[in-house]
Amino acid sequence: MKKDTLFATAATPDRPFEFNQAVVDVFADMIDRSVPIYRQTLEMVGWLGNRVVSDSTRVYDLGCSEGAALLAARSHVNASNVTLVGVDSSAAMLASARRHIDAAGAGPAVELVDGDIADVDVSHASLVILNFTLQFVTPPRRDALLRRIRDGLLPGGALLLSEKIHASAPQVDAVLIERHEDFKRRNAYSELEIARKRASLDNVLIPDTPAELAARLDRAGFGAHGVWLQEHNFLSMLAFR
Ligand code: GEK
Repeated sequence: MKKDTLFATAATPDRPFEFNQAVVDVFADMIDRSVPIYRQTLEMVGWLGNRVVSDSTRVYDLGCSEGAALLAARSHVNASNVTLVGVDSSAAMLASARRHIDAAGAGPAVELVDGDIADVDVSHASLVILNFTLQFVTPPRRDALLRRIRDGLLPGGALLLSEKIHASAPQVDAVLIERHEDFKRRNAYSELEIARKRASLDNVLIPDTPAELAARLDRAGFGAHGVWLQEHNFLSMLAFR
């Protein structure tokens, strides 16, 4: 795994964050060292792949990056005739996902779609994964996407929604941010790297509050939803149709 040093030197120009080849090259290390609950969310995806995915249904991973969640689900699916669909708007990510899937060997079919998750069709789904991707969709488009996911899920089907969040109370938000930055320091990111990554994500990653996420799921018509995991300003929810 190549170490993420993208923001380590002032030589790299400051610009808005993009999921380009340079990011793909270090992505596994970057997400592991930056997102406190990432590993647990993949473990939960595996559990859901086993418990929620039923025969002749689809599993969608929207914003699939290199396919880590797709592969976590795929390796736990016991149901038959299941198709997994991964969608991402970064061609470099999808090329890497294809390599990982091919290397994983036999298992349920995986289709990879190059596209915007805000436009994607979802149908006959038993599981939909939005693992740290809704945060990159512009806020006015989020409700419609969640409604489309809800409508494309079969009764009893599940959505795993993981997001970076912000707290509505500024005093609490400041603590969450500081605790997350401590997490990054412990993972050997420097002050410069932390500050430059923060600046590059400004207006690219736009976090909701937990209450906003819950209200979005209500408006989308999910019958039941709740938080199953939170650490600092990262949270993961489950929602059922
Ligand atoms: C994982 N889920 O490993 N349409 C399609 N893809 C998008 C869009 C969009 N509108 N916006 C962003 N992306 C993964 C991790 S990373 C999270 C997800 C992070 C894609 C983008 O190209 C990238 O691959 C992914 O969403 C976000 O479980 O880097 O913080």
